[in-house]
Amino acid sequence: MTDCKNAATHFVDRHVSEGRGDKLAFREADGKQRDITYAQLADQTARAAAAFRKVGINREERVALLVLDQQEMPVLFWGALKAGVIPIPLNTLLAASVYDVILRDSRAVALFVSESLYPVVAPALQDNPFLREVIIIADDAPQGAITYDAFMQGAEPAQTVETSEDEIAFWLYSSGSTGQPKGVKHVHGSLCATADTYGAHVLGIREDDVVYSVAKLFFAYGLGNGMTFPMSVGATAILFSGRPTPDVAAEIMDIHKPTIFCGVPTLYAAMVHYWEDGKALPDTKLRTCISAGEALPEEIGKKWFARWGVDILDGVGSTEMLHIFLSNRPGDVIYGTSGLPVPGYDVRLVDEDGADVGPGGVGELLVSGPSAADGYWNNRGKSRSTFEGHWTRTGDKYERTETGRFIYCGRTDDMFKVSGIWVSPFEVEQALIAYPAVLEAAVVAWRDEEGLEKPKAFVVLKPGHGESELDELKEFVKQKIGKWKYPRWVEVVKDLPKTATGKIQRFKLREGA
Ligand code: 3SK
Repeated sequence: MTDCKNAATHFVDRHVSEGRGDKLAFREADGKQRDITYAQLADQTARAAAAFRKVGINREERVALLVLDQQEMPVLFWGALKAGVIPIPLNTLLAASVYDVILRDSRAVALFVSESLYPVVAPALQDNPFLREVIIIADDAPQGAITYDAFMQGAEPAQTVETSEDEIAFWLYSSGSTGQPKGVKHVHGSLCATADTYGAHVLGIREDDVVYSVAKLFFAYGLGNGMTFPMSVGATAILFSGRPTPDVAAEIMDIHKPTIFCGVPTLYAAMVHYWEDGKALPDTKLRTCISAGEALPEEIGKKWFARWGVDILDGVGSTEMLHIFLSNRPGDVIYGTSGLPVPGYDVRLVDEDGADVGPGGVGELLVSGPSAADGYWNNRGKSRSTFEGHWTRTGDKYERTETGRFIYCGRTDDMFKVSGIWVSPFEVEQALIAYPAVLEAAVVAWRDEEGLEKPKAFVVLKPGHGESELDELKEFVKQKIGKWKYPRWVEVVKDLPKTATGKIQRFKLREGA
């Protein structure tokens, strides 16, 4: 296994000492369209490490990165690791109230923020007792913040601190079943472990690859695809800060010629539709496509292959395991399944009593492997029930076929994913009932015409209110909790099915799905 004592040495500096300093590490596909080589990255990350110290940010303190997919993201992430500071990449699609919770929970001492995201997070910065610095990636800083250039100004390259492979390197926030975000702590060694397993054995990533991941770097799936896997071999990654619609993704493929494309089922479905009418495909050099976040519908995988002539390797991962641990492989794809365990990982299916479930049965998926998180921050109960010795509980229900393939069956609780990101029905319900016309609400996963899950709400309205307010209600929820979480359908009902103790019986609402 790779020496990962300080992961930054392996992923960044090694390329310079091994003669790949002039190789392009990142190319921006938008904005100022900047390039950065491995040598420039090594230099800038060493300066960023010094800049952390210069502004008084110490080893083991946390810094939040609310940063779009742009060059500053890898510079700050690896610069922090070099200084022993713990970066926390944040989902860029959240609402101020959620940033407030995360910033307080993590006690981040600094926030780095892309210019366009500052107005969203600003309300959460007002009374935060932990933040000492706000650094904005912009030409000018609002009051109380400094610019990124001012942060870097005068910082001479610093030595990388020596860490242990088992030392916490970074956190990611994952939403729990109550919608309460949980800080997932990952160690240096896990970054090398995912590159040595999925990166090497499933992707077969090489130095001459060009990777384009529509999943952003703040997401565990995107962090591996768009940063650590290409950097594990000195390959190039394309960064795009905007929303990846089918036409935009196609343009990026046409111009930048990625050899590896990392998508999510919603985008693959949209792309399949976009080219269904015979429109010319972009001229690409694709050799592999991958998918994760939610199960890829069989139809979409087959249609994609028929049109593009390249398979999609569908896989399953989690923020807790850092990347994919169950996947289809090149030359061995069965659409509608999540494939086989990735080399380096073991999986088991267990029933409610913890007994192993054999072929044909359905059980909860447990996984064991070298990239499991160290635990959740300040949440011992949840850490103990999720990380059981070497096994990590996924909360996903699976069936194993006679041939050893795994087929996704749903969640053990009511959580579901939209565009690869967890949605808690509870959180959406709270947002719905915050709207003045709504008396009660229940939310379930509902399949759209592509077979992908989206939130559907059942609402009981207060007297005097009617259907004409439903569009405004959707917009209200979108603004309150995030763009992807709003209910795509809202059905008005007289009352909600409940148990004798008043718990909503969501399964009864789902029966019509
Ligand atoms: O959801 C997934 O499938 C996934 C895959 C890789 C890394 C992280 C996640 C959540």
